[in-house]
This record gives sequence, structure tokens and C-alpha cells, in this order.
Amino acid sequence: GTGKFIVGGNWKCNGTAASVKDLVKALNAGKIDADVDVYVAPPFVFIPRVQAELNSEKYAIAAQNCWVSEGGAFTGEVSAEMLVDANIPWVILGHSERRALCGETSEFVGEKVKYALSKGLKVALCIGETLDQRESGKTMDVCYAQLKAVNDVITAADWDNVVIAYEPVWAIGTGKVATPDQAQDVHAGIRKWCASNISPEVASKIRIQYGGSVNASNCDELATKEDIDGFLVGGASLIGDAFVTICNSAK
Ligand code: G2H
Repeated sequence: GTGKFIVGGNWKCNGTAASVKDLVKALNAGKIDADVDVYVAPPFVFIPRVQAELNSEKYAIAAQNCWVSEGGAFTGEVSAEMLVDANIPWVILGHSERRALCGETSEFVGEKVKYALSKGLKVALCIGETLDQRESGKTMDVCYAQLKAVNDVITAADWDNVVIAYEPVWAIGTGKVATPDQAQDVHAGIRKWCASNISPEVASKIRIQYGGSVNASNCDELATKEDIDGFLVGGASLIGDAFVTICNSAK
């Protein structure tokens, strides 16, 4: 890849006021290389305190989700325009946990990406196959279908504000990380798909993060791969020094 390395910390549904305070302190103490973009995605309830305390020169804020259209009578949801109004520049959409546990289809994720982009948010779009799908040889078809559902409803120019996070479901929170070659193969396939189905320009500049059990020990080798442009980190993003190490793993 040619874009600036980008690392996201997905805190998922974790934390207490006290643990968030400690994590912010550890992140603020970390030295982040100049040539990396970093975002962290706290649970909504912690975002205001993280915004107030986290060093915004090193870390941007992301939401972990937002609603598919304009806010209104949608109990429990947070709208894209609320994120913009709250100075939250990024949103993670299509995470496999939301696809699997909250019934989000690829078409629904596509509509969410479209709406979030239309409001000016930057999107980390998560895609990836399950173990069954990998074992039956459908990895690339699954990734392509998830990308197509988004590409069908946004323009080529819209992709400038999208980062793709390839997260094989079998590697998420399992400690079972994809090998650097496995990840590289899929990333290269995704980039090729972008060249054929969006444009060669988008393909050459879109950033593709790898996610799934990334930690401070495995990030360096993964980061050597040509088409791995960064990481989306779950468990290890809750450990300040580990996350800082991952942020600085660009080769
Ligand atoms: C994948 C990843 C972050 P973890 O979901 O999105 O989580 O690093 O815990 O596998």
C-alpha cells in the first residue's frame, strides 16, 4: 500500500470510568510516530471524557457504530449527525460482531456507510469471512460481496473517506491471528477488486487494515506485508503500552 499507516483501537463494550482514565493516561504517555494515523473507539458513554482528556494530536476519536439514516424515533441509536455535531470524525461500520449478533446485513452496512459519508464522517469498513467460509474456499467471494454492497451505493470519490478493515472472523478475539501471508493474500485480493470495480486510483491509495488478535508481538511481521496498511485492534487496544507499540509498527 501507499497510504499512511493507520491503526485503530476498538475498545468494544469494555471499560469503567476508572479503567478508561488509566488507559487514557497510558496512551497520552506514549510516543506515536509522526507517519501514522491513529483513532480510538471508546463506548459512546465514555467518548466525552476521552475527548476531554486524550491527546488529540496523537489520537482521533471514532464511534463504534451509528444509525443508518437521520436520527429520530430510533430508541437506543446514535445518529451520524450527532457524531459530527460532537466532533467525532470517525465511525467503525460493519464490524463482524454487529453483523453476526445484531443482524446487520451487507446491504444495511452499505446504507450506513453511505449515510455516514454523506454527513462527512470517515468510515472504517469491516469485512471478513467466518471459519466455515474460509474452509469452504469462499474467503474472497465473501469479502467481495461485502465490498460490493457498499460500492453499489457510494461513488468512487466517496472511497477517499473509507478505510477497509479486513478482519477474518475466526481470528477475532480468539488469539488465532492470520499468518502474515494469509492476511497479505486477502489484502492483495481486496486491492485488486478495488482496481477492477472502483478505480485503479482508489485501489492504489485505499488503506487496508488487518484486524483479528493483533498484539504487540505479532504486529511487526504483519506490518512488513506490502498490502497491510495498518491494524484494527480489539483486545490489545485496552492495554496502553501494547497499543502504542502496535501504532509504531509501520515498516
Ligand atoms: C477484531 C479486533 C478489533 P481483537 O474485532 O476489531 O478485535 O483484536 O480482539 O481480535
